[in-house]
Amino acid sequence: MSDRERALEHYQPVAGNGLLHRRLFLAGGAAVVGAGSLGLLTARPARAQSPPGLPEWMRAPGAGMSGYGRRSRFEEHVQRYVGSAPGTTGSGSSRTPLEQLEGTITPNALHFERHHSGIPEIDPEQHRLLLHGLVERPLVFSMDALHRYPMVTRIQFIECSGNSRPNLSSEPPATTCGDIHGMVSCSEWTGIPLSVLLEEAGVDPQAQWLLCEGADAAAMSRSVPLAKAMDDTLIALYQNGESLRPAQGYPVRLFLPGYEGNISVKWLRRIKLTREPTMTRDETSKYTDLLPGGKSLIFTFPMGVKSVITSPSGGMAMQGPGLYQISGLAWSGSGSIRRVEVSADGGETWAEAALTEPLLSKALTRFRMAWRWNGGPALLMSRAVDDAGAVQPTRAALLTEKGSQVSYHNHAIQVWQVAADNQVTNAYA
Ligand SMILES: Nc1nc2c(c(=O)[nH]1)N[C@H]1C(S)=C(S)[C@@H](COP(=O)(O)O)O[C@H]1N2
Ligand SMILES: [Mo]
Repeated sequence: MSDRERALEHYQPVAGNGLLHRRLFLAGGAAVVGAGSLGLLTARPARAQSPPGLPEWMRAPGAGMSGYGRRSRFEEHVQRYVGSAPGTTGSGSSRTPLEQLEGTITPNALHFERHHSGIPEIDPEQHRLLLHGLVERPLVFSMDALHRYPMVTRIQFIECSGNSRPNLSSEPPATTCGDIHGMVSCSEWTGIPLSVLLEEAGVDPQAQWLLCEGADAAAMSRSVPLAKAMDDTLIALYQNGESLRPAQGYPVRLFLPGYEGNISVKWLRRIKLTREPTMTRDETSKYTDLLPGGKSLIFTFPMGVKSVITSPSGGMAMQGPGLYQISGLAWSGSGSIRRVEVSADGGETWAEAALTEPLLSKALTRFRMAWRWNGGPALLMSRAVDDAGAVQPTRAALLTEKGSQVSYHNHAIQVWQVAADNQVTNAYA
């Protein structure tokens, strides 16, 4: 087979409206694309981009070193979407601009934030973590003491249970991927398994729950089941290799992999072992799902299997008909991603996307797909399946199951509408 024939083989459609086989992104595929000199197009943010000027930077020596780095000033437009509740200091959220990032790790400065009463400025010398309640030996840890425990490192996502709420409104908000879905971020977290500290304190056999309290002005508090605390819960100290950012809970936070973000208490100051959940304000007035029959679901912890195409996505402009790279993220609070399927015809037909390894448990997973856009209207969707076999639902199915009152845990399929005028917008199928 000639190079050209092999190149053409990669462009065989596998589903409706121009979806191509994922082998383009598997081993060897990229090399063949290069040989066939058929590059991939990428939809762009709608803002105008000017071409680079003359290379002034080659005429004089460049800038010097610095103690703490910063990004290129040409990348400064990449910003979180900040929304503070009026009249408050830092009560609200800022969302990760998912559509402006690639790979799976969220840079620390772009990690989403959700604060109930702003970011406390905590002096690590003065901060203490108290472990008490139904234990044999109550313990108080200084930060120095915590740093002497054996640590583990894991790559995992955190997602606010209020993420993607804009898409529960009756009309699709005309905004971007990050504005809608950016309350999810993924980092390499390093810290102490909570089980180590609990074993040192000696857990009373009557203890079934933990009350965990933060040192912010809201003293945000949640109840954690003992089984999760003994399983994979971390007392996190580091985020992507450096100390936690103040916004992420410096100097120490709780981190419960896969569970709704709210329970990962930041600025952690107190853990009390109890028989029953404490029924704190933060778990009764909020973070419960009111169902159609009037029942309320409480303590629904793992985040559902989910995916979203980050490019092309809302607010971007296509560059005319041609071969495009579709890129997106998938994740599940219950484990790893087994499969992501993509549709370009509003869910009529689906084809399997290429997943970027390693496929880590409770981490963001990047998927990619080749798509020949013919310039006509298209509806792009992605559907994730996790390793437990759970399938991401459509928005209509989610609303039927959870009812119109639902405002948390929206993991429904996102639809991006691609129009003949090159514009990409948020849509409901
Ligand atoms: N002490 C404290 N912990 C907190 C919060 C808070 O306001 N105070 N917000 C919670 C919520 S609702 C979420 S979604 C996550 C967000 O973590 P992040 O800001 O690091 O992204 O922290 C949780 N932990
Ligand atoms: Mo949250």
